Amino acid sequence: MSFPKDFLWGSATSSYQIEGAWQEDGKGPNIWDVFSHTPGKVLNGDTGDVAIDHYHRYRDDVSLMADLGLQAYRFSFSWARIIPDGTGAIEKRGLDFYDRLIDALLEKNIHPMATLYHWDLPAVLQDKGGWTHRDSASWFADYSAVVHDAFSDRVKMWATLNEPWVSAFLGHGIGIHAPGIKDPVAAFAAAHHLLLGHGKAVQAMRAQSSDSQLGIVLNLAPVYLEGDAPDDHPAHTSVALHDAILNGLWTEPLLRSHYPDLLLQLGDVVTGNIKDGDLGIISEPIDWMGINYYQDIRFVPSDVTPSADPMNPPGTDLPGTVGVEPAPAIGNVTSFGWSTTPDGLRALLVTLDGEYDNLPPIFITENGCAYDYPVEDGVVNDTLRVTYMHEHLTALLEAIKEGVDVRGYMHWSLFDNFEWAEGYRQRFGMVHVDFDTQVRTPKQSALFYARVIADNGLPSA
Ligand code: IFM
Repeated sequence: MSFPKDFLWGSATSSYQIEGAWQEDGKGPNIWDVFSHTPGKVLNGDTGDVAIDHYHRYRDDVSLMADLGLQAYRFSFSWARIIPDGTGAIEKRGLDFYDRLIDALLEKNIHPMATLYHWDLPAVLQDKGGWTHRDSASWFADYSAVVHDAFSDRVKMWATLNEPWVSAFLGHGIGIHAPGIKDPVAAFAAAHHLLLGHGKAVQAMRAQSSDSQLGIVLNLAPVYLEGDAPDDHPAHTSVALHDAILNGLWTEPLLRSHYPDLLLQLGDVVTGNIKDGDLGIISEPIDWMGINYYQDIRFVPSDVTPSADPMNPPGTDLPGTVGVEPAPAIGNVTSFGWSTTPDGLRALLVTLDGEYDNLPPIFITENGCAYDYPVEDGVVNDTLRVTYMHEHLTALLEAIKEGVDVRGYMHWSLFDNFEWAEGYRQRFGMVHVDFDTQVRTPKQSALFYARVIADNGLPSA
């Protein structure tokens, strides 16, 4: 049950979810500040104003990471903390915070693994159209160059974007995330500009240093149709579209320099954004790919009207939503209602490896689950999270044994934190956080994970 030598073990967070200090040291507002302050957008009116106050407690948090034996820490930079207006003037106090954080990590021999964008676009840029504006790609590349220039002496692993599918489709397609737009045209425009921004950022950072390991983080998953549907039922096309939007929309342009044919068949909504040369920029070679995996995506066929066309859904619905509904959750269903399907991780990795000759080395950059367990006598006995970790790490090991080049695993998340539209209700942390007192208590899963790291392997079940 051992992992390869030099396998990198760590944990992940993101700026808006943990930092707080939303108006401190010159930070500008970002789209999540705006969204969470808009009544009705986030459960219980929760915001990231304070979050888990990592901005002030980072030093203790890094000590806790060291106590657990973490070898790497995946965090993201807050764009609006560094460039409050999104473009132009740099806020030195923002850079200084990350400077202190990175030094604190290195003092404890923890590799900083940086993400440049984890969904917190400066609000000023949203006012100009955000990711639906073609210039967003250049705004992002310029910002990336500023941050990379400041820290590439000490940070070697860089991801451009975290889960661009979420930014594009939850932020612009169904609108449950910032900036809260529900419009398929905006969603596909955002998707293309995010990809273009990634490619331009890679080019800009590569020009600054050939030493940096540059990558992107995608949330990918196998997509299945379960149950019986006649051959002419739209569920088949819908599931293929869902798969193309979740997976192929990202892997195909990045690794094959083209969009999936099925998506091109949607016409102008997709093709209208693509200009000559874009795909060459998007497919700029990368050194690694991050994969965030939580669960398989499973649908069952639903009743449809005879005229229902999955390629042209009614109103502002997204392609791929006609004639299907989510299948009931399976496994140790999480507090979020998500399934646990560990073999999906193995299947995903083996499929990608078979599909792409040029698949770069993989890091699992997120994997985790939300369960709520109380602190009792200083102990949080989160048995289902331990089970989740054990099952997913077993599946990962199987994929590695089947030949997939996986170099590391970052558990999501280190701390309980702000879970976007769900506010503080969903607790993904290995470390419990009392959101009133900010007291941190490592859960049993953290202690289990510390053992896995120390042994570079799993205890037998
Ligand atoms: O909390 C998020 C994270 O920001 C991105 N990936 C999924 C996690 C759980 O929903």
